[in-house]
Amino acid sequence: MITIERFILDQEEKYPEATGELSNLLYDIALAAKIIAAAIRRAGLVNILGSAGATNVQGEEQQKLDIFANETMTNALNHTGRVCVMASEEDEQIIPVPSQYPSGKYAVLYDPLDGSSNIDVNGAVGTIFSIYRRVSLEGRGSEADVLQPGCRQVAAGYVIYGSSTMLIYSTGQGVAGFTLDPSIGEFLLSHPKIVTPRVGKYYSVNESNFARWTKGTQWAVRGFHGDRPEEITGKNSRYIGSLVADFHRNLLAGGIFMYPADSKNTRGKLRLLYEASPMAFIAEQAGGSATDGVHRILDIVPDNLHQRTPLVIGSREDVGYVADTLRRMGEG
Ligand code: P6P
Repeated sequence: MITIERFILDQEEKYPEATGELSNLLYDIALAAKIIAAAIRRAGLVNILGSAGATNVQGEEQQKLDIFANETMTNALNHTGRVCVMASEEDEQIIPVPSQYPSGKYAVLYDPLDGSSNIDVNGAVGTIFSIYRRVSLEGRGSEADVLQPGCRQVAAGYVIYGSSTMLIYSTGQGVAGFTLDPSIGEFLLSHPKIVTPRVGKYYSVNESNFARWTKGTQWAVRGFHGDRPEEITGKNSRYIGSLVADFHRNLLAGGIFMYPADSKNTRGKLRLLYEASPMAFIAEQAGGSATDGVHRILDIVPDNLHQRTPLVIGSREDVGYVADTLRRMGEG
């Protein structure tokens, strides 16, 4: 029985220069995940379900659990002295460390509760996190510390609150998965090294947007339908409408998730900093890949906190097929 704490310590021992701060930061996130998981499991019973009446910076109706999860992540991190600044999908501006607490060397970004529209129907939801070393030389952290390309992440991961609660993360040395044992309140190592199949069983995309896609995107998805077996073998369609759940299934079983740009969402719907970059880090660490259709997600230099990007992510050969198709159709 290897707890996440023990696993993180074992990993840290491989790096003599490690100070233990990143390890402790990962514990902080694991604690926040346990608190959020407990609230989600009780949500239907303590009337925490349903809209809080507010809308977030994305213009999306905020569920009460969104607000709870956002506050839980922020409060788990802001006093530790390990963080210089935070940023959340739910907050318009960066989240400074309160002046009474010391500033640290990491910037942490998070989508505290992704897929929250699934909460009221008991669908799987998740928390996504992304960790960078600060680039500002002194002071309390700045926007520059969070507007970094995904290739500079030192760690990233997600928690999926599904039939079980799992925490998946990478510090750049492969991907490990932990399953929460609620009877002891510990995340236990259940997936020591996750490697995603090169070719996937599933494709995941919201087909109701088909008419708004480019011709290249339509052509690629028709390939996944099985229309052109000479190019690519058809796949099963699976789409839950919760990125963490769709991504996690495809990561383990092999598959491709797409949220392309379309005539309504001309830069796609998903957020680069809080969704695409951390998931791309995990995908690549597991042997997969992630693009905006053509270009590597981790190479994109962000220019604003809430910028969106098209996302094609998962099994390497499937992601490559989409990029080849778009280039062939003059879209890359
Ligand atoms: P659509 C959830 O709101 C989310 O941000 C992702 O978790 C999910 O993949 C996507 O949006 C679903 O969007 O337009 O298909 O409902």
